[in-house]
Amino acid sequence: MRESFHRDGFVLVEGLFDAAACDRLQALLRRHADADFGAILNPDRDDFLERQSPPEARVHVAETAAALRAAMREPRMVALLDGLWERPVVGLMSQMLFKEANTRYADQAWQPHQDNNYPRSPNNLYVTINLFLEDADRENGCLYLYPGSHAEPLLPAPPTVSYRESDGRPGTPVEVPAHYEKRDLIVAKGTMLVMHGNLIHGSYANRSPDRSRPMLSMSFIPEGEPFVPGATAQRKVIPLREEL
Ligand SMILES: O=C(O)CCC(=O)C(=O)O
Ligand SMILES: [Fe+2]
Repeated sequence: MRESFHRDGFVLVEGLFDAAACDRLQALLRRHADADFGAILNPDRDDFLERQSPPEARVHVAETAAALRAAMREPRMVALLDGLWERPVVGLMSQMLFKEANTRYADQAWQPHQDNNYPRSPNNLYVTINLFLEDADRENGCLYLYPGSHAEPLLPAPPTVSYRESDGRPGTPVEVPAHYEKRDLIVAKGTMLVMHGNLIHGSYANRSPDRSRPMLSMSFIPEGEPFVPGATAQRKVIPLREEL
């Protein structure tokens, strides 16, 4: 697990969130979606979720945010993250991306980017976990990635709107060095992609008439490492263990 993460820049983990857990998270979150199924930033925080919820969903904010925070603190997932650099990690942010079939965000095809472009961990220790809440393939807008490209430093990338953008082209695009090979990430519901923050990846638009591609993204960094909070995401240290 740890070896393949360090070799390839990512690892796929199954069995931590079963189908029932995925369905529950999805059902809780769908209540807060707007008509376009725009992304929901930091659904584990009451204030963020409240601002992004339609009025009739505001009564559910506390329940949904608590469930999402519990997902970020899932003990086996946290133990796995702690093991990557043998340092305890903290959470920084979360995001729900629905890629709902037949909505304007179904077209959301992410340009090749490095997630660490946003928090800019100087020691390249930022990690993202993407939990697929349904099967994902080329048709419904799966991710693709370039194995090994986490060895790159942060590459130059123009600032790009990546939250509820208007053009369907989010992701601060980098030029992919020629020697990396693109790989489509076809995954089953419940699969977790554990991804090094410098790994170059993007995604396809959802062209399916009836299959959405919901994905819950959660980000982490070893405790004590610096990061850029960001005006939109407002990353902050989220403790993941019981405080004594
Ligand atoms: O939702 C997608 O298709 C990709 C999302 C992504 O890479 C990101 O949020 O950084
Ligand atoms: Fe990304």
